[in-house]
Amino acid sequence: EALNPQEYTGIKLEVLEWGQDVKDVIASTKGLEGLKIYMVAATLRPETMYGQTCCFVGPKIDYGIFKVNDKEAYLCTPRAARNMAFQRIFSEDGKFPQLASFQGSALIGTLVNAPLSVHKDGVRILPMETVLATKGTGVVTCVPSDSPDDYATVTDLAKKPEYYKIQKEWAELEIVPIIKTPSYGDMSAPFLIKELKINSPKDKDALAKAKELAYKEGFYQGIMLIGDYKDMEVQKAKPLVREKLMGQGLAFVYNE
Ligand code: A2H
Repeated sequence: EALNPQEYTGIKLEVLEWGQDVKDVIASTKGLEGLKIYMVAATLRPETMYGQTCCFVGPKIDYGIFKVNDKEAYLCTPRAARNMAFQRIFSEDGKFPQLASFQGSALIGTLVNAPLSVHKDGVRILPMETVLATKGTGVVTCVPSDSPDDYATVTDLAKKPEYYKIQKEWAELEIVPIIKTPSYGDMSAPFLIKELKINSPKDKDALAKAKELAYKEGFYQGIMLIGDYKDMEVQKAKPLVREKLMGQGLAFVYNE
């Protein structure tokens, strides 16, 4: 990992309404008064944020709320908070005061604002079994039009809402086209899921293949179908969308 530095965009999804399982804990936690709390998702594809339909946490992973400065706190894994503190993302270098802690499963159903998303009323936090605690922030924003992993997971969640203890409609927000590619049309992830006959988020090898194909085609051949950079090549739009979000205080550079 150390030999392959990865530059992520940290996307700030403000918490609009806490889920049932954490509401009371949050209300009685000292130190949160007056702070805006953001779930922080790590992405390599900020230009896809228009298509967010939910946001994933690993149900068995540990998360915390960490105070960034006098106005904001971030919800992510302790590992990511530590890295951010050393990257001067927090106000005091190297310090990342933890105000609360939860398992990912407790966060399910929380409503967050997804920057740039067509879903302006917010999106829900949902479980994804394959989220790694050792990568990014442990929070993954869901773009099912362009990420095969995300598409496979929302499809599975909508099939078994009782099993996952979620409301079906949380996993069924409309998926809109955001990027057009010559080989896979205007929604590369559902196209590849069908083409490679992937039936479950557990089809690891096929999903890895789909992810690689979607990523290459989307990044090198993709054209934006939505937003301020509509009709622009994805390669050119990516840094522009990132700067736009950073300018609005809704994103930052996060390295690991
Ligand atoms: B990407 P790399 Cl539309 N566990 O964002 C599992 N996956 C994680 C993660 C974690 N802890 N942290 C981030 N990720 C996902 C958007 C996206 C992404 C699209 C298409 C492809 C894609 C929306 N989800 O990634 O292992 C995040 O999903 C495929 C490359 O560091 C992040 O970008 O190379 C990507 O994996 C980081 O992958």
